[in-house]
Amino acid sequence: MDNTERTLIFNKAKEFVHEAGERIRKKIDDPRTIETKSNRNDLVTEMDQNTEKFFAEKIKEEFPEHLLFGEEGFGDDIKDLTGTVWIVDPIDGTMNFVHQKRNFAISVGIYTDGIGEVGIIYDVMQDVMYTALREGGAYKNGEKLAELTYKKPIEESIIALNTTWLLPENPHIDHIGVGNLVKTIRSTRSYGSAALELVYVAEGILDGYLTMSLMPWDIAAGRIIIEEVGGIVTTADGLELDMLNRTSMMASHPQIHSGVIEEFVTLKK
Ligand code: 2AM
Ligand code: CA
Ligand code: CA
Ligand code: CA
Repeated sequence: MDNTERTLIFNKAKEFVHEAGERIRKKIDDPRTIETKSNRNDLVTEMDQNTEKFFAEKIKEEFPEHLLFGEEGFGDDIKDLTGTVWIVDPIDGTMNFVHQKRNFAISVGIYTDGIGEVGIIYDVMQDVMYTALREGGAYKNGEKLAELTYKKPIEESIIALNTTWLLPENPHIDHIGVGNLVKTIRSTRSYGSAALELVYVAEGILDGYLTMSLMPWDIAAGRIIIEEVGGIVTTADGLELDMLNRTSMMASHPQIHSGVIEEFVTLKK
């Protein structure tokens, strides 16, 4: 993809995201129909679906040759990342959207032949947009984010993780190791929106985000934004991320990444 084409796509994508955010804000206090998906806490609303449909229509209109890989199933049937694929989570943090009416984001990552070119994460209620272009740096409302080059010992780190991973019965990770991690670091946080947790790592207000189960649309934009400030994003056992399937993830400041994985994370096979 040449730079002119990429800039055009980037500008259109920002426009779509702003418009989608505006539609959500206008209807934030409307009565909600809430359905459940895989379990009783896996929520979805008509707003998640309508927002993804909005992206599907906009992309088809402006870029008919591009494909959409989205959470709610209004996109294309994606088997690989050949061509230009928009990986979209229309509302990341649906539970926050429903219960708090804040702390949710729109996440759009645009990949060409598997390479992340554009990342946009929009905190809708705060009207804060995080953006990145590959090899072009990362920005928060147009202001460049600093590189993660400062010293960061594990003991002084704040790491986002879901408390589920501390329960002995969780099927993914040795809970004693995660417990030791919690005791070693400065503190934990849990915001309920993977996209926001990723931009907080990029911004340096979190030092890491460890999770056992995410989908490509949770990660697609955030990984580009973090990589642009020198952060590291891998699976929770340090391998290259799979952008087509469910995956674990460790995203962090470069100085704590391998230490956390090697000292505290043992995945259950
Ligand atoms: P969502 O709100 O778009 O569904 C909450 O800790 C984070 O996990 C959110 O980013 C949420 O995205 C995501 N999430 C919720 N249910 C999930 C599931 N079944 N699989 C993977 N990620 C999920
Ligand atoms: Ca969901
Ligand atoms: Ca999500
Ligand atoms: Ca979602």
